[in-house]
Amino acid sequence: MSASLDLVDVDSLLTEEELDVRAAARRFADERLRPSLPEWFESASIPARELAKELGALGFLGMHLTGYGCAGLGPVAYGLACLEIEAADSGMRSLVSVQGSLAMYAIWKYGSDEQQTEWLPRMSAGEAIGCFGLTEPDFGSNPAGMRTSARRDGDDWVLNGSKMWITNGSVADVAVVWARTDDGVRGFVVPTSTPGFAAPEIKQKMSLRASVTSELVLEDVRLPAAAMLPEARGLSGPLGCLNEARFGIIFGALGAARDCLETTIAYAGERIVFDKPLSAYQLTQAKLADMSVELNKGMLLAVHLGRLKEKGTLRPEQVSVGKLNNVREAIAIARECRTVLAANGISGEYPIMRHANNLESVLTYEGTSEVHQLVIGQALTGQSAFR
Ligand code: TGC
Ligand code: FAD
Repeated sequence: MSASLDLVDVDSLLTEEELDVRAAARRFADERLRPSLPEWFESASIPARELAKELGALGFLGMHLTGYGCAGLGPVAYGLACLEIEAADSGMRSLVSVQGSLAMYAIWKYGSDEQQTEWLPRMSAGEAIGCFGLTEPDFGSNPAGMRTSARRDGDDWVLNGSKMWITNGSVADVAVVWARTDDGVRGFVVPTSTPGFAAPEIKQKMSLRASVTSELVLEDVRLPAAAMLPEARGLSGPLGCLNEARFGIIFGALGAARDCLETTIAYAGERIVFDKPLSAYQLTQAKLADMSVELNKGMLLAVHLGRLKEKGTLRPEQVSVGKLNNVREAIAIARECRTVLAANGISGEYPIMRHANNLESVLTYEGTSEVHQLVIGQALTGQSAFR
């Protein structure tokens, strides 16, 4: 956060290394991403390959993983990088999360030595892009219902089905695909050049336009026995990856909120209404105060959860508390900031409407707010209300 927005001195909780990582991510976001985002969002196209290589060169891909060229940094450093990248655009953070926390993490955590050696060095360098296919057209919140299947044919696996809303799908070199087998849900490492695999891009998105989102179509995709992730069994495999990506979002969403708030404070100082700067009115100050209080509380929560993750004690329902609260508050901040800029708030000249629209996706992906409420409800009551 800029010094003035850091009302409760969250910075004092951060190490020198974490502050350095944050500074590097902020520089990249300011110099490389921010100037191009209005155009990328408007045209709904991004130079994904170039960006992946640049992010890889800076160590931002799989930065919380160890070995294979990964930076091996702590969770708070990773979260702060997500925050700074999302302050530019949630779609940019999605590129980083899906690569590092979903596709790479799945291979890093559950893969064979051969899968790890084949993919992770190239993925951490950004030379190979990954995607993560869990959601299906009819099964989003409830992945247990998935229909995509993998059946044995001799030593091979044959995959059939489709996945929907898959970030990076059309630009990916490798897809981690979750499928139903006779032995429950298993994960597969699918080179996207395999015959029968296609990834048409989803068009007409009004949110997360600076991100590639795709359908994955699998028609008799034949893979060798070695394509299965050996260490992931059942739904806990993909759900374990989601914990990682959700953690990045706890920090990331606050980046979008901070960018909205900084823009709004600057705007309110310059905009004259009824002969005075907008920032000199009590109603405006009440809005700014309430929003900055939520931003600071969100940061404290994020850093606290990061410290729990560092110790290895972070539980899934605690991740749900962070994702539910910080994304919900971030979108509330973006919408409130929009009211301060009024008509200018809807213009692409300012980042606010872009962030607000993006945060609609962030509210939905990686578990909707309702799913996280139910995870917390289950932890509180011991009763599962999903079904
Ligand atoms: P349930 O019976 O509770 O659990 C099945 C097995 O999974 C284990 N488990 C977990 N393991 C690790 N982490 C978690 N968070 C876990 N939650 C559950 C559980 O212990 C059990 O293990 P075992 O060994 O006994 O089999 O599962 P359920 O079918 O009742 O579902 C629970 C629910 C609804 C919470 C889960 O399905 C869920 O989280 N649904 C939301 C789906 C979701 O978030 N999809 C996201 C797709 S990826 C994405 O959106 C990327 S967006 C791009 C970007 O990040 O930028
Ligand atoms: P549904 O599951 O159909 O839910 C509809 C509504 O019902 C929601 O409000 C939901 O909260 C509510 N609901 C569901 N269950 C319950 C219940 N038990 N009780 C009460 N209410 C309930 N997925 C991937 O696998 N990989 C990706 O890379 C990926 N990237 C994405 C990128 C974008 C831009 C978007 C928008 C989505 C992406 N997703 C990805 C998919 C995302 O994870 C799903 O959209 C999400 O899990 C919700 O699923 P759904 O959209 O099918 O909603």
